[in-house]
Amino acid sequence: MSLRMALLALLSSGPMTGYDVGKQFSASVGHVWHAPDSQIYPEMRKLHGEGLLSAKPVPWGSRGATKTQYALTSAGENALREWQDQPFQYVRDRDPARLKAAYFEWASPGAAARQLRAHIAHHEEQRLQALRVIEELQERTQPTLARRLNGYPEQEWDRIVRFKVFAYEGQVANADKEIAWALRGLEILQDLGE
Ligand code: VNL
Repeated sequence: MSLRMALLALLSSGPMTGYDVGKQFSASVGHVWHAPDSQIYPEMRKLHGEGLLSAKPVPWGSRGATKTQYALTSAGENALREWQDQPFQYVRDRDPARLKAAYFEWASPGAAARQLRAHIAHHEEQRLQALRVIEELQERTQPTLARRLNGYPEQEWDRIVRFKVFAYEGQVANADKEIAWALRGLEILQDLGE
């Protein structure tokens, strides 16, 4: 469900070819809704089939070849607005780290601490990545965002950027929370003399 909304949101920045969808997805909305190309292309075809995207051939190269350019239709725009009217959707917890931590009594010596330290390193990297994206958004040079802003009057640019930055601030907060949790785990291990 959300992959289709991520794709419609991406296409709301302007028309693009299937190839550009793949490229721009991972450099923009894919940071908050990861999806592999193998899911993206079939979903694009479905969205086209349902009339939420239009598709037209555009010239490609000099030998009469074409590629498909996708654009949001007015039905696609309505779908984006309706989606924004719905409450957030939640999934029940399925956290591999929490699951494993709950049974650390089965870990061989050192294994629990090693994984907690790796958890910290992973989330430090995630945190940095989110901060880098925030910087990129604030510079307004990120290609998808730059194109999107181009379609709006300048007085709306701040608002559009602030919502996107807000999403990544959630990622920073999430990384901080995971780091604090893993540090607490290391404390517990130390307490237990491990
Ligand atoms: C956009 C550009 C979205 C860059 C992003 O993340 C991003 C956009 C949600 O304009 O759609 O990092």
